[in-house]
Amino acid sequence: MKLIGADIVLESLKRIGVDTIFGYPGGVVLPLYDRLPKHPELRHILVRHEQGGGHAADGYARASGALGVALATSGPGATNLVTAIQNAMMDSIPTLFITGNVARNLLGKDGFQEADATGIMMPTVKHNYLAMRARDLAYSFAEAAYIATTGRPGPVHIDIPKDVFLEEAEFEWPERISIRGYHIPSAGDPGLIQHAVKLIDAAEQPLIIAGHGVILGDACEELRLFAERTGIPVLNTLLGLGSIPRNHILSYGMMGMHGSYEANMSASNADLVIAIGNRMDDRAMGRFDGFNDSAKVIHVDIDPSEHNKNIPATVPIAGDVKHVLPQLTEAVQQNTHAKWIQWINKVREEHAHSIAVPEGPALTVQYVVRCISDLNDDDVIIVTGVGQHQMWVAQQMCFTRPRQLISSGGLGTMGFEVPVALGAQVARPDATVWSICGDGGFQMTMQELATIAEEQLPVKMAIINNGFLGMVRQWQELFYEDNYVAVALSQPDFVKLADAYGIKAIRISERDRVEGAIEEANAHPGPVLIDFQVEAEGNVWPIVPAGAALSETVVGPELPNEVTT
Ligand SMILES: Cc1ncc(C[n+]2csc(CCOP(=O)(O)OP(=O)(O)O)c2C)c(N)n1
Repeated sequence: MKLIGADIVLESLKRIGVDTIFGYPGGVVLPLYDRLPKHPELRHILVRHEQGGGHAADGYARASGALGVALATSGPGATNLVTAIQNAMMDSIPTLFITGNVARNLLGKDGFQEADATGIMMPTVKHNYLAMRARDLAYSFAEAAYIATTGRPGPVHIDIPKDVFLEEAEFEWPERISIRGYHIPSAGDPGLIQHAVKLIDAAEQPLIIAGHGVILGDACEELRLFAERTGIPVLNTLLGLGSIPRNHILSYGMMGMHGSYEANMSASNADLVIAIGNRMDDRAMGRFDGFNDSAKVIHVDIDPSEHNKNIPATVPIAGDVKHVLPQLTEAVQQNTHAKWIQWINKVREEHAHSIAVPEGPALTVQYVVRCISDLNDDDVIIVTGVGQHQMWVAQQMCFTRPRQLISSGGLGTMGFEVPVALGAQVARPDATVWSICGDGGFQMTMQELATIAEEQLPVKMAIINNGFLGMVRQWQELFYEDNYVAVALSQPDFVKLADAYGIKAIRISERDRVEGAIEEANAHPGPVLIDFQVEAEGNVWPIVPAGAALSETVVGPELPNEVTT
């Protein structure tokens, strides 16, 4: 069957299983838009900025596990996608980014709206293509989807010159994809598994660090079974939250820069660390050379390039967590580690104050996010921005299932909160989606309120309005002697702003009105924005100052003198 390139692209998307495209048109992609009405199975959502479209695709993928797709025009359309692509790259999100480019005879001529999108994207993607012939399109799309969704997932980019959309070619959908050198590890090497089992059986103070890979690899049940058989406590990285229910007896929550004191102390005192599906990044592990150097380390990851990158592994296992965890569970001895767990529980009790929701009349962020957690059921999806509110969400909310928390972990992208919530709601129309927004981050991508209103997506947005770029202000207070520079934030009237978009809005400045407002938002069938006017200068504790080790976690306002950035 002969088709023009535009139809090949759209037909290919359907074959891949795509149902939604978050896009923004422009000259070179007009041939594609021209054919879109002929493919009604594909829902196109017109975002208000390409970054928003890229993040929405990311949110769609995180909420559903399916491939998220964003489309943009050449030049500025393509460059506006870069933040969203790098964000998806750092958090391993299966996404497909399609851009148009100038016609083939104009490539390299610096014509209107030409950018070397392939060159710009190359270091930010798992793989990319410049599609120079219509007859290559179907295979490229099939291969792109395969690469984005298999092994360690990630973003793939396809750049298509305008005239390729118009060129005719035979549409041939490949039966199978085979890529030389693209090897996806599955089960772990039996010798390494045996070695790991010996270490696990011999350990007296073992610890599991479960990361995002457990969720991406659909291995949460396998994690629970392994933890329960071995009696090993589980810590999470930020993006690993939800891989084990937070109310499970072996769950000890988040470790790292704003992890709990007991999490960071147990990581510092463990004699065996079993890292599963995480990158051992600095925000979670603290200063690498200060990390517990007496512990043995088993590191399970589907991407062997993560092994020995940050923390040396005694046993690096390249494999799919879904296969490796049962291999370990079948071979290890049953245990309870009662003494070790007692020790951790005691540390937790003694430092409970450091992470408790503050009492008193002030409207604190901790109180707001705890209420949102308590007043929603397990099906809620929580999206965050980046900053103080993000860390309080991680500390205070009870995540009970995978894909419940959606946050920008690796890149730490402010502006993530609104468009990602939009994408998550499109993927999960039945779920209640709450976006916990910083007043700074919200203002970076708030143009997507128009998309939310137009599509009548019932997203609930809680603006945590402290009048500051809170996390930066906290650092200036703690590490730069209260020298507040460029952190006080003037804002529009958020209630009037929402009203202008036709979105229901509520303003809350008293603690005793928080619950009622959340219930009102939950009951409202459409989108809602709540402007929570919280205390201005709360600080997130505990903290591991930049450059410090986890063992140097500081629980409260008295910072040791030698701490600097
Ligand atoms: C795009 C982007 N620019 C700058 C930063 C640096 N940064 C990290 S947190 C933060 C402040 C965030 O303020 P807000 O969104 O109001 O959240 P809060 O910390 O007050 O909860 C800034 C500026 C960032 N993470 N992302």
